[in-house]
Amino acid sequence: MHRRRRRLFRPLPLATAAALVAVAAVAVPQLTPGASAATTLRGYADGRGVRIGAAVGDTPLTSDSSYVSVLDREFNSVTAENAMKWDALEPSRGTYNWAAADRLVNHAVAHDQGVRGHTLVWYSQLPSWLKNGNFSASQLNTLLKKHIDTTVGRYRGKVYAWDVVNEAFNEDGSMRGSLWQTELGTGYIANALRWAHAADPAAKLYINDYNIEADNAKSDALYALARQLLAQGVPLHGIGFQSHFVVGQVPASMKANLKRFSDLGLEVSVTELDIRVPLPASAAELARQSADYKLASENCLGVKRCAGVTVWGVSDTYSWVPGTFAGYGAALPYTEHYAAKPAYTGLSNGVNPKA
Ligand code: G2I
Repeated sequence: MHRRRRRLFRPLPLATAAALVAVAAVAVPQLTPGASAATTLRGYADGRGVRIGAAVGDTPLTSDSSYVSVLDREFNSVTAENAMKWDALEPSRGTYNWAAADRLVNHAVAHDQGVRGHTLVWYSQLPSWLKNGNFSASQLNTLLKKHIDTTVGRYRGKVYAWDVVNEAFNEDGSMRGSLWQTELGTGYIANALRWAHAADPAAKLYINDYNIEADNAKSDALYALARQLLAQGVPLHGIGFQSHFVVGQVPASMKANLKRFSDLGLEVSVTELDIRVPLPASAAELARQSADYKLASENCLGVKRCAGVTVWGVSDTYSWVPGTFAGYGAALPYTEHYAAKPAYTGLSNGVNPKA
């Protein structure tokens, strides 16, 4: 239950608002409480000053008008599902392809949505020229800085939060042996955060990972790193909890775990929520999934510094789940025909502070 009304984004006094019009082009989009229909996800989220987001693929954005109308009606935040990854942005060295990322950012601006940037430093989806380039540590450092300067700089003022570092840990809490970790050591994380902050001082900078929703070895290691970075004055502002769940398995310790990060003064966000069910999905499993959507979203929104919840897609049509987990699917709030599933109701009740 959420009886509290809490606004992270307070309406500005008129004079201040007028002064800001002059710099509107570089201002991070602000939420306007109560701006959209009250009974949509975004209406509830706007009302409490938080984000409700969806990961967006370029294909549905450019070809599926049913998808786009649900996206714009229900969500006040978008994340590029793939278009801002390094392999998409710089497929060959020095040759950039901004088209899909620009399309999403422009769409978001036109529909009063904020953008979460995803993702700057990851072990995966690296272009082959980079992965196979046999670069020295000093060359990799320079390439990483350039990638961050260029990408964050391009969207300065238009991305309210960046997943700067993605999936840096192994399950046992050791650092994942990525190209970055192996060649540059753990210091790449602080450097990446500092470079991103210099490129856009207003953007909230996140470390994002999966299987850190529970209190476990991986989240303990991240917690220790986060404390250390904050103690060193590194510009880390938030932790992204991806939350790719299996129905019935939202971790019991999730809310307490998010709270310990929030208690460090960090934002917490659910960044990639989906809840897969065994196929074909039975009515009982879909009902359980609905309860899980409510629980997972409340586990974040019930924590003091939760900035919002993003689902990893809109409808089951475009989800990554069936292609990755054989026998599972139906993980998102909408059917392939854009009917709201029980999961939608669960999510809506999780976001609506009065439900
Ligand atoms: O794997 C689920 C997510 C886990 N956390 C990080 C996220 O970035 C990740 O998203 C998924 C996308 O949903 C998939 O759509 O990341 C995958 C790998 O980047 C994405 O899949 C890739 C396919 O593997 C490629 O073959 C394809 O070219 O999508 C690419 C673009 O369609």
